[in-house]
Amino acid sequence: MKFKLALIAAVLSVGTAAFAQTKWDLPAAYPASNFHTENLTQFANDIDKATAGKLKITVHANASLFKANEIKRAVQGGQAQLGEILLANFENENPIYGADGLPFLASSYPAARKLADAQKPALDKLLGAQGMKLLYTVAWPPQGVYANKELTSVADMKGLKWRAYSPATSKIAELVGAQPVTVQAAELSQALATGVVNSYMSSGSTGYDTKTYESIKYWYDVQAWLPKNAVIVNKKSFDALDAATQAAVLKAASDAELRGWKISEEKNEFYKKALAEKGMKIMAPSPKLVADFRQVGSIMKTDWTKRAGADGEALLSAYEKSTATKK
Ligand code: PCA
Repeated sequence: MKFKLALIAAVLSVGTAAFAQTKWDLPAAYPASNFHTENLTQFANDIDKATAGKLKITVHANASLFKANEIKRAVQGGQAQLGEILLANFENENPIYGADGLPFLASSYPAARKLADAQKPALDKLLGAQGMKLLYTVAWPPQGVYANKELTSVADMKGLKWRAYSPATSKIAELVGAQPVTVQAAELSQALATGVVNSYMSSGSTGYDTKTYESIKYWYDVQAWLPKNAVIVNKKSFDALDAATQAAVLKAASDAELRGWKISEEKNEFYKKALAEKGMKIMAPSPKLVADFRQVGSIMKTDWTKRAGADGEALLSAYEKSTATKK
């Protein structure tokens, strides 16, 4: 009997050696139908195809495996081999993560792309020191304000029950006298329906995903910043792959980055239209509201620069250099 079991085990292990399949879990925090998640699914499919099924990645959408704020630590600890995070969520750990959450530092797609390039060396260094590797980033569409009343200046935001998704979005609430409540996207529909929050700042994408139009009437297209999702991999898991599989992952990641940025920009228009069709008023912010937000942004940038030290300075100067108009 013992012998028989040993024989079966030996046969099985030969079987796996001939076709060594690796299975990875990819926790993500946004719904399966979100464009980031769809992009992740295609990324996983591309890798499956390129490796002839040797590396199988299962995408776990909507924070079903780990909560949004837990995904980074799960990848670091190897509970998940790779995952998708919102960089700005980790600003308290290191201000570098929050560079793309500063209002009006980069508020268009081309500017956000340049900021991503300027942020990358510091992110590589930070994540590398934590045993992880950055695979790709994709921007969310520009952030605007969801509210149930007309906003002519930030003074009108006083007392709002403000949903925050990051330290910076909490800080905005503090600066304008609103009450911040941190709620991640997966719980947002419920928080809106139960009245825990009545306002927030985000893209048309998240307003659409969470059916915000069922409880909120206005979206102010402030275009304040474009935060990024990042796909990160545990370095040990990556290093354990053979060279051809590693190359397939990197190629699929660079394709996903290009595709993701393009889809984000295209869908930005779609979301605004879709929200309007659902009855929301898509508002151009008044010059006063924009000026007020710019002031909030400038306070936050000063504070960020103080906290971010030499790496922050290098990031900002690389970014400013890349956006300086050439004459
Ligand atoms: N949607 C995410 C983050 C930024 C965005 O546009 C959210 O609101 O949680």
